Amino acid sequence: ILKGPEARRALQRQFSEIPVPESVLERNERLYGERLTPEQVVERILNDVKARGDAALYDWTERLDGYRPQALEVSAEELEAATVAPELLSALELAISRVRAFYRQQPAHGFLEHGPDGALGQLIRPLSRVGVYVPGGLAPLVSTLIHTAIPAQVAGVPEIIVTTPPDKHGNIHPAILVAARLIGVSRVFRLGGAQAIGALAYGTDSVPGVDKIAGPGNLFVVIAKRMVFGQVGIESLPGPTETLVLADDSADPRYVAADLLAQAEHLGAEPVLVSTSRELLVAVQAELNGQLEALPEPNRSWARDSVEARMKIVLADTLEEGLELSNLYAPEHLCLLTRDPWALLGGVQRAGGVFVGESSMEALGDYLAGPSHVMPTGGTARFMSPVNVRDFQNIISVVGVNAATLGRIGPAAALLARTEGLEAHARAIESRFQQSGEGGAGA
Ligand code: HSO
Ligand code: ZN
Repeated sequence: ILKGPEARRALQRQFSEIPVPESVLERNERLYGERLTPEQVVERILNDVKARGDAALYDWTERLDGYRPQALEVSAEELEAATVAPELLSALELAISRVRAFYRQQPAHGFLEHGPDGALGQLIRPLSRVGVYVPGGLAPLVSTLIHTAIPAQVAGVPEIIVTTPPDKHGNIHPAILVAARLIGVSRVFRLGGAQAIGALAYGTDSVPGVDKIAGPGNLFVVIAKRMVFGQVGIESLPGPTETLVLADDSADPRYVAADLLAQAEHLGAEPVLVSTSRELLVAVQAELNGQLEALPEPNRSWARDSVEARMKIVLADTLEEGLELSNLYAPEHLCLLTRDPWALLGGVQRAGGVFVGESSMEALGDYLAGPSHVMPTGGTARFMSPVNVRDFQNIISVVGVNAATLGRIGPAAALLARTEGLEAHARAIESRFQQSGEGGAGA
């Protein structure tokens, strides 16, 4: 149990290089005959996709995923034919409609008002084509498709391209295909890893290049997104997930433990518990052990690894101190399990999402509360936001100054231009005064 300065040190982000597990280096040695770093591997893959297009996609998929796809794109017939049980279909429909309703509320309008000075403003336009990466390896994250594609769609993006790694037989989970169909996404590609990011960034004969790539992925996907940034936009670099539960003595230890374990079962997750009650901390630890034992495999091992390797437990003197620690840590998820959780909201400065009270567990947010579950991880909530409509739009500045206003503000602009030594700028501004014969109209 950490306290005071020690807790502060433990929650202060390090931003060190992402540690490369020995297993990754060993695998690379097997695959390439050298202990390449993930960066070196990703660079090779991206360069190859840039140079050889589709041929590189087939080769890397065979080499890394163990099968050679017949076709990269899921055909219209396959998409049409995918089915899931009726209850799952309704659950998908509910998730889609709640996420859509949430993003329709996000204000996303520009402004442009004509007044005596002319008009200045902002136009807001959707991006033309967006790529959504849906993780598929260990868990086919159908919810991630919904939580990324819907904000893009609400933003008005006309073309959404999905890539997702299939299983080793080349199959994509039917729920992902059904969700794509329900959302109205018609192009899905059997592609994962860095090669998928390369395909979306550079475009190949089969995969259209996009303007922006969104969505979480494994280490290789995240590195690839970082490397293609500039060629295309990326919405963020979602890494391993974290949840900070802030609880007081009123919290039920069973719920606290359940919420921590829900996140802990994501690979590499970091669960953090901050409480003002030592009794609660002790009770939660006992609960965690019991609930861990009761989990089926492989989830138990995943969750146990997160708890044993990375969990942090902090005793705070007051809820204010707890909040301060949370703001310092800037968690992806902040869960408030206190007597009066709404009272704390005003003090929340840095977090991807805040989950207020016992019926708003983070796991619900992962599926269908409304807001996207793609949230800033690794402390990036200090400067990043969850995936939202604005990620899929750009702003165009509109400058529409009229002649009278030019007469008033132009001379100052020309003076600034000459101060910068940019004579042609000054003359471009002044040329209009000469045309109208007079420089100082309205001054
Ligand atoms: N909690 C994860 C997202 C997720 N959980 C998807 C379940 N499915 C990252 O915030
Ligand atoms: Zn989750």
